[in-house]
Parts: sequence; C-alpha cells; structure tokens
Amino acid sequence: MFHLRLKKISGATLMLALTFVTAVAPLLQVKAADHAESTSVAKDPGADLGDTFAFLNPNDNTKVVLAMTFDGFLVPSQNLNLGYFPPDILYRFEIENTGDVIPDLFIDVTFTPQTSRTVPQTATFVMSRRRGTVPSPLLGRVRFTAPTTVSNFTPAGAPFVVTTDPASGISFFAGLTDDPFYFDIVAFGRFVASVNAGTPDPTRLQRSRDSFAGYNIHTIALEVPAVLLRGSGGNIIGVNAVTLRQRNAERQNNGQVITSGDYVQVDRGGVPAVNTALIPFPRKNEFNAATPQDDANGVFANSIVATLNTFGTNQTNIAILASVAVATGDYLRLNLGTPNMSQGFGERITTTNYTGFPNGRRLGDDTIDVLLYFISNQALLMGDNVNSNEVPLTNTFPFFGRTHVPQENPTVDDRTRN
Ligand SMILES: [Ca+2]
Ligand SMILES: [Ca+2]
Ligand SMILES: [Ca+2]
Ligand SMILES: [Ca+2]
Repeated sequence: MFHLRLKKISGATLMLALTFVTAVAPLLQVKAADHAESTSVAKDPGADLGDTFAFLNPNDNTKVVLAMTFDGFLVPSQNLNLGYFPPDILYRFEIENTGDVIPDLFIDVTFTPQTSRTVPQTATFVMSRRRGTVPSPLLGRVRFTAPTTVSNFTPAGAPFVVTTDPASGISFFAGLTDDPFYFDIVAFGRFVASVNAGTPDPTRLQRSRDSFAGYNIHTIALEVPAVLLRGSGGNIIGVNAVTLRQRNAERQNNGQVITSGDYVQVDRGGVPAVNTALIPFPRKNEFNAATPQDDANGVFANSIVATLNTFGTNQTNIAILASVAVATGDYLRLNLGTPNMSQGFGERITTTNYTGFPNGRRLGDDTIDVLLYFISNQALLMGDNVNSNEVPLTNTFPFFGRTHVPQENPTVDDRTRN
C-alpha cells in the first residue's frame, strides 16, 4: 500500500514525492484520460473521446487492435436510451506510418440513424490513404458495412457482434462495453487536498475505488492485419483518434437538424491525459481542435513544459514525455515488431519484458501510473492504488469487458464505486 511504501523510501525521495504531489494540484481537474476534459466536448458526449488504444492481438501478433471510446459514464439502466451511435459524427483513426508527423492512412466510421431501440444501426467503414502517397499493392480503398451491437437488459447482456470483411481481413465492432480505463479520481483529489492543507495523509490513497467502475462507454474497435498498416516507417505506426462534425447544423421546425459543409475536428486523442493533465485550461479547446503537426511545430510545447516544470519534472523526463507526445505529434506509437502476449493487467512499466504503454496502449495498461512515473522523475511507483479494471476483459476480439447490465437481484448493488 502507499503508506507502507512511503515508509520504505528515502527522505529525499519522500520530499520529492510530496513536492510533486503538492505541485500537482491542477490534476484535481483530472476527470479521466480524456473524458469531458474541455468545454468544447464536455456537453457534446457523442464527440467526446475517452481513450485510444493500439496493441498487437495477444493471440495473434500479425493483427493490430485499434479502438476508441467515447460518450462514457453511462449507467446500465440507460443502455437502451443512450446506447446508440450519433449519425452526424465522423469517427476517424489517423494512422502515421512513414516516420514523420503527417497521417498517411485514414479509417472513417459513420453510423446510420437509429430507427428503433432494438434494431442495430449500420456502420460504414472506409479505409483510405492520404492523397499523394504511394499506392500500396495491399491497400487500395477498403469499404464495408457492419451492424452495431444493440445493448439490452438481459442478465448476460447482448453478445458482442463482430463483423469481418472477407476482402481485407479487417474485423469491426461497435457497441457499449465496460470502460477499461481505471483511476480513483476522488482519492487522488483528497490526498492532494491533504497535502495542500499541510497535513499529508497517504491513507487517503487507500480507498482503491475505481471512479469508472460499473459504467459503460461507447466503443469502436477494429482488428486490422498489421501488413495493411505498415508503411515506409517500418514497424512503427502512430495512431490518433479524432471526432469530426460538419461545420453547419440548422435546426428545423419539424425537429430535424440538417447538417452541411466541410468536417471540423471536435476532439482528438493519442497519448492519454495530454490534454487533461498537461494543457492549461484556457487552451484545452484549442488543443482538441489542433493536429499532430501543430504539436510537432511547437504550438503547445511551451504550455506543456511549463506544466511539467510546475510538477517538478526534470529535463530527462520532460524529454521522455516530449518524445512520446510532442516532438513527432501526439500519436500513440506502437512497434509492430515488439511481441505482445498480454492484455497488461498487473504489469508495471518496471516489469521485466513489459511491452505496453507508452508502446501503444493495451486495455489493461495502468496508464495513470505510467504517466505519474515519468512526471515524478521515475520516483513514484504506487500511482493511485487502483491497479486493474473491475471486471475481466474478454479473451478474443474486441477484448473489452462485457457491457454492464442492471442487476436482477434487489439485494445486490451495482458496481459503481464513486
Ligand atoms: Ca475527450
Ligand atoms: Ca506520415
Ligand atoms: Ca471498467
Ligand atoms: Ca493505477
């Protein structure tokens, strides 16, 4: 536990830890990896990305799993009313595979309007390359359609519906899942408050309550043969998830909304918590609308470095974090040549043969603890005392935990752990 570990570390390290925690008061604003982090998305849930994932399928390393989550904190009793996909938002994976900051492949997913609470929507999947890039013999343009998974109230929940396009070998899933992100927002806030009050109380970090437990989130997950993603950059690919809306929306007297115009980016997410933890509040909307090219051009570098300086992060670790999220843009970068046999649960960045975040991101990776490790100059190992998801992941694609459903037994509480 944190308290015991504090007793074991040196006085100097303790001072560093406490200095760090004192300085991280801004992290009190942390809502999640990227859930509701800016005013431009907090009241636009369908476009509000939560997390982005990219990892080699632990059962078959020739395949890459890409996933984005959005519109989270859904209580199971609202699975039917809120569990649909908005038809007016474009969900896009940008893949960078040449070693620069310019995305080279685009995977776009859109949905037909919902016509019934019990009928699947149809998703359209389009994978294309950036205009001007060298055509790949393996990839022209991939297009297919697939049904969404419609949630229900049965005790077992609706089985995940996976569609595989026979031509490309790409598998697709879209539906409500457990939110795989885990973090005790409340305990961390209380501990920081105790430090700020001059009475540091590490026992505040012993709640071990996952603020995201028991809630569902919307998930789009893809399983793509690695050969389709590899470019001239070799085994390294970068993944950025974005949501886009058309520029104009005109509300009609009959209740319809007519959209038109070009697409404008609403949210983006590569490396977790960059916007949430490192971008100052006045610039969060601007960051969400910006691009990895902007990152690499240094548009946000001063703000990020200023925040890390406030945290007490030294140059060595600022350089590490900058190499991950700034210098070549905020992409989640995955090495397709690094074998992965695990979903990441129970592993720490100091674990032998660790292959997870910041090498891509697996569903089980404790990303909060990894980020705190570097921000604290590799001094803090204990993180937030929430070390895994509250329900098991599934063993096959899409790998996410089952959709939470309302409890049948009136004496059994739900799994939320606020
Ligand atoms: Ca977001
Ligand atoms: Ca590129
Ligand atoms: Ca969860
Ligand atoms: Ca943790």
